Amino acid sequence: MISAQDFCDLLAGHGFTLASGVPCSHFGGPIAHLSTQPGRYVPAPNEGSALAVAAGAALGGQRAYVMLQNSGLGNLINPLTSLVMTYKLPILTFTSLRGWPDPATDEPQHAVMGPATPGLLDSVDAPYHTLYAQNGVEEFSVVLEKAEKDLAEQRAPFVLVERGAIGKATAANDPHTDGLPAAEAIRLVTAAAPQAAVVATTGFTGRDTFAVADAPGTFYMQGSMGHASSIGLGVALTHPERTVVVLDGDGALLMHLGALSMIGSEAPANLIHVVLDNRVHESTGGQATTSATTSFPDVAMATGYASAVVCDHEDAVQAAMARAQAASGPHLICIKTLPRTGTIPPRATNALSTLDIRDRFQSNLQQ
Ligand SMILES: Cc1ncc(C[n+]2csc(CCOP(=O)(O)OP(=O)(O)O)c2C)c(N)n1
Repeated sequence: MISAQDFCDLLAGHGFTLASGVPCSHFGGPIAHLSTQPGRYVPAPNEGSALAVAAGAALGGQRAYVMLQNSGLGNLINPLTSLVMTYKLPILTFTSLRGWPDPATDEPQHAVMGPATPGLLDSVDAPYHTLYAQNGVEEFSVVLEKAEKDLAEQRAPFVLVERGAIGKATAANDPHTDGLPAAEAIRLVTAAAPQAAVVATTGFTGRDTFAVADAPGTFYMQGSMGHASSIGLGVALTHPERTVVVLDGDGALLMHLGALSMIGSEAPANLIHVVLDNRVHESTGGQATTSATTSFPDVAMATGYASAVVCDHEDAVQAAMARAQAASGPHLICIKTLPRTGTIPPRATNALSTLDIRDRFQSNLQQ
């Protein structure tokens, strides 16, 4: 294992002074380390944006690297092929290897992408090298030298990072004290709309929802980060008689913020879009999102939602849920939530297969 500091220092020694990315727990250490120094890490909403930031920095004359989870390769492939490879920009990208080498040891949403990651890069002729868990600084230096060769040939290399290859560091975010515990917010929302169909976003939100409010009418969206509200829209349009509640995260909402415009334009009267805003990607280790400088209610109102409010205590959540069910939507309810403490409950897929989740949700919608 290479320490987070050695990882960042070695890259800085090669002139890589700027980084961007979307967190994976594999990169929690470097992101926490870089975030202690202003201007070294740009938290991107999605992996394509991260690559484009690095591309802009390269155009501006600065070497930059990107860190992402391989689940985000889909978000990155367009700017990789049409921007970075087309304009031959010198970007170095680190991709974690979830679902690899054995997909059975990881969560089901990584089963396809894990084994497919090397082949996907092969298919677009992107060079890659692998950093294994047992590798130290010396092996990382060798990997970087290989990447330098690729860069000298005007190719944009990838480094595939096995779990445990890079050490951890503590995230240095401002601990905020306003808001509700996330599980309590989920309990309040679901109790206020017991007949609703619920779509729960990926990560800890789905786990909390499974623990405090499991129901056949809940779809646990593990993976497909950022798409819970779009799924909710599809359900709401096909079942206008049913209230649909989306439980979103701030990081996930930011990843595909354009969905708000689509929802505002389609204007489903039965959709309640709840955002649990803890200002961090808590599920991957608490790396900051950019939600502190974004007003979700203002964005929602500007894109055609019927109402949008912020809540930070129990009464406000209950009142907002009552109002949302009494009037035509779409409604946005942004609940300020606190960083979680204690043990995080197990995933829904520890008890239910993805097909169980699909089938019981579908049959619940038909009732
Ligand atoms: C496309 C993609 N990129 C990255 C990830 C890794 N990932 C899983 S959960 C998560 C954080 C989600 O943050 P947020 O929506 O704010 O919810 P929180 O974890 O704070 O509850 C991330 C980055 C992913 N699953 N998919």
